[in-house]
Amino acid sequence: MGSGLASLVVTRVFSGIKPTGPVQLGNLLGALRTWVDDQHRADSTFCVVDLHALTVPQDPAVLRAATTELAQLLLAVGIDPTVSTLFVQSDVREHTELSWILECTAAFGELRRMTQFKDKSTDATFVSAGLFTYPALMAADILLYDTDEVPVGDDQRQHLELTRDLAERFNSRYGPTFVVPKATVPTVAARVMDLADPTRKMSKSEDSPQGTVLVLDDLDDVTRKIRRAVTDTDNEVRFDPSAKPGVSNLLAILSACTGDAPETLADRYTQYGPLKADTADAVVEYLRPIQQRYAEFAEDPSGTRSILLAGADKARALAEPKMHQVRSRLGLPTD
Ligand code: ATP
Ligand code: LTN
Repeated sequence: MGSGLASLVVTRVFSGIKPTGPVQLGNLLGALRTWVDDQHRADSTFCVVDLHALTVPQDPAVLRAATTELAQLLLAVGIDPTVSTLFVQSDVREHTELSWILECTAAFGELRRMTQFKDKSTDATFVSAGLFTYPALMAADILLYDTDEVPVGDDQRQHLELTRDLAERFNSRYGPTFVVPKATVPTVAARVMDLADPTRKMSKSEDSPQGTVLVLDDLDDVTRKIRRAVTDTDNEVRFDPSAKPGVSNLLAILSACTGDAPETLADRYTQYGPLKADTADAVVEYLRPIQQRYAEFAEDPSGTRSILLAGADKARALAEPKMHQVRSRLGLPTD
C-alpha cells in the first residue's frame, strides 16, 4: 500500500477507568500516560466507567463526586477533549444494552475463569452478579466503537482476550459486526506494585495507604512513601521482578518517569538509598504539573460536565449505529 493510502487508515483507541477512588501511580504509569500519547496518533475515546463501579455498593454522592474528579484528573493528565473523546459510560445507554447481548454470548465457565473476579470476590461479604458479568460490560464498551487498540495495564490482558473471543464468536454466529481489538500494554510499569507489599498490584480501592502513591497526594507524602518502600536485605540493585519485586518496582517506576530502561538504571546504583531518593524525586517532578493543572480544572465543575456531555454526544454518534446493526443481526426490531 502506498504511503498516501496508509495514512487514510485510522486506528481507533478506546479505554476506560473506574471512579472507585483517587487515581494512583499505577493507573497513571500503566494506562493514562499511554492514553495521552495515543490521542495524538489515533482516533481516541476515553471513558469514566461509572457503571463498572456499581459492582460493589457505592454511596451515590461519593460516586457522583468521584466521577467528576476523575474526569478532571484525566484532563489534568493531558487528555485533550479537542483531539479525543472523553465521556461518562452511563451517559451512553448503548453500553448497557450491548452488555446484555454479550452476557448471552459469553459462557459461564469463561467468566468464572477471570482472575479479577476471583481476586475481588474471594474475601467479599457480598458478591454481586454484576461483579461476575463485569467483563461483558467491558467488552461492550470496547466493541461499540470499532476499537482496534485498548491501552491498559497488565491486569486487564485476560479481559481483553475474552473481549476478542466474544467479538469473534458474535461475528461467526451472526455475520461480521465487531472489530476484534487488541490490548496495548506498556513495556515498562505495566504492573506497578504496592510499595508496602511488592507482591501485590498497587490499586486504588485497596486499603494500603503507605503502599499506594496517589496522584494527588501531598508531594512530601509521596517522597516519604517511596523512601520507605519495602525492598529486600541483600542490597543488590538488579532488575529482576520475580526475585527482587520491591527493587524492580522502584526501577520500573523510575524508568517510566525518565524514559531510561530499568536495566540501564540498575547499573547506576549500588545501594537502595540513592535509588529510592532518585525515584521519589522523579515521581514528584512527574506529579507536580499534573497537580497544578488539576487544581485549575477542579475550580470549574460545570465546565467539566459540558466537556463530558459533548463527549457523550460524540460517543453516541458511533454507538447508536453500531447498536442498530447489532439489533438487526440478532433479529431484534430496528424501526
Ligand atoms: P480498583 O482498585 O478499583 O480495581 P484500579 O486501581 O485497579 O481500581 P482501574 O480503574 O481498574 O484501577 O484501572 C484503570 C487502568 O489502570 C487499567 O488500564 C488498569 O490496567 C490500570 N492499572 C491499575 N492498576 C495498575 C497498576 N498497579 N499498574 C499498572 N496499571 C494499572
Ligand atoms: N475493567 C477495567 C476498566 C474498564 C476498561 C473498559 C478498560 C472498563 N471498561 C474498557 C479498558 C476498556 C479495569 O478493571 N481496570
